[in-house]
Amino acid sequence: MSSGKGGGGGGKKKEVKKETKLGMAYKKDDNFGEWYSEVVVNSEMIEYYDISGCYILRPWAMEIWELLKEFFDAEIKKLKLKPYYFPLFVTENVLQKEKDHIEGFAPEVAWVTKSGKSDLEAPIAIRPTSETVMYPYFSKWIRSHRDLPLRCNQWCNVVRWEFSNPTPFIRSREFLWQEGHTAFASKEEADEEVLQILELYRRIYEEFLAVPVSKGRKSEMEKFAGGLYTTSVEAFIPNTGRGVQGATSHCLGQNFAKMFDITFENDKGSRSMVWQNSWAYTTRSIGVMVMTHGDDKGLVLPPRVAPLQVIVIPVPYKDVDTTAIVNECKKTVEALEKAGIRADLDTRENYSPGWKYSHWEMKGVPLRIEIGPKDMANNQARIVRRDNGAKADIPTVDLVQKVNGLLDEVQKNLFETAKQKRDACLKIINTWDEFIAALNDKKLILAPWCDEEEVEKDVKARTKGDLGAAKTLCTPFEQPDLPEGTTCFASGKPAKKWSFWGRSY
Ligand code: 87F
Repeated sequence: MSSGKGGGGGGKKKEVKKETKLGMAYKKDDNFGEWYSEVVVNSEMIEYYDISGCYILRPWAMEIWELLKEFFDAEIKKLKLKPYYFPLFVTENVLQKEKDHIEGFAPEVAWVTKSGKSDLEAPIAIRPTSETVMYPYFSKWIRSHRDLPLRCNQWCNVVRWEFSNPTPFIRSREFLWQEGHTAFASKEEADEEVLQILELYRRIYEEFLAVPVSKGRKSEMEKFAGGLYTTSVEAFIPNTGRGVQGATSHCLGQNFAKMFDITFENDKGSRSMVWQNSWAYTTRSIGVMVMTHGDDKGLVLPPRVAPLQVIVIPVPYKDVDTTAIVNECKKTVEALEKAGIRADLDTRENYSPGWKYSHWEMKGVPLRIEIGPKDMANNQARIVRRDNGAKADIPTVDLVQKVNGLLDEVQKNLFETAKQKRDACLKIINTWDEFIAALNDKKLILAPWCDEEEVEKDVKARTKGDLGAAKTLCTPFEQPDLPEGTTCFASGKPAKKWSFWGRSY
């Protein structure tokens, strides 16, 4: 396999660490990059692989992905989406069909050129996205208005051979996503769906991953060039002062319908072009969650996406009967599981309770239950929260109810804390000097803007540097007042809207 830019390399090599002792070598506030790598590896979500930008997703990551998938699949089913699977490969001819669409992306496309030792007749691309794979068949399947809407979704992997600094989940050369592709008879139906899907993306971030996001519209420069307009949910990482696009929902208009001849016989008997959307969220969402909630002890998982919500740990004491303690732990796990709580116990004999506490803290399990002889004697158990370390001794009879309540509280607390931290970074500015000061101060900038492409280009050029240039993240749907006479922070022309600006991932 080679790539448009000449194959191989890119990114620095990560040393493979042996799992010797527990604990984190880096602190989130001191060295965020190393801290992040350490969290995803030590929590057993990620294993580094010998191809730069490719990572092994271990069960601790895949189970989170499955929980998100379960929610999203159920929701899009309500919107009448159907599951499909299209091939991984695409011919050069088909890939190039929509020239404008592929142009800027061409260097990232990976190609298969050989089978065994012999060259293929023609190179075959690995899908970076599936518009050109799917739309020839949309053209075939859509004949009359009765074939509309066509709503297709696939869960799959895609490959984009990026050259900028790879980061597990956040920027990898192969990643998992769902891609939704739909076709409608009218623009109104397409517009409505764009927002329905965007709302589901907001819920994934806010209600499941406990990460606050802003819904908004991308600038002309940042939108998907092949489409009509792009909406997104945008998150923000306070430690690095960077915005991160969480998911996108595009209205493609009729551009692809034109290129791929996707038309239908309308009710007047003549042919019309369809209106199309496409939308996706990816495994990047897991990385945003890790960055948002993780701390110096490792991963912190919101209960709704935690593969394990409660870990029960027996705390044996000298000659006290260990079997009785382990049995009590088992009974506790059974009671929790019966109530629909994801729980397990750690009975490994070659590790001390203290080691287990650190281990499960590193993995971010929301609640730990400790049961020792004293707890047995008092018919109680000790519960410890991962998010704030709070401890409480709870009577055994109340345990399940208490755990349910605590899981809700942890979920809520993680979101509220993350929102407070994000909001503390929000800076409303009016002038160029204020903009630069806020940028250097790692703020999430909300600025009045004239909405001209030339001005965004100019801002990019004027802020170019080692850390990357500033750009628009989105124009939030929720707009503050824009008093008459407000001027653009960058051009001095009349401002048309408030937009989020910043460096981004
Ligand atoms: C990289 C290589 C080739 C992004 C690429 O956002 C093509 C592309 O088309 C490419 N990187 N894109 C844009 C993808 C647009 C759109 N596709 C369906 C989405 C949502 C899901």
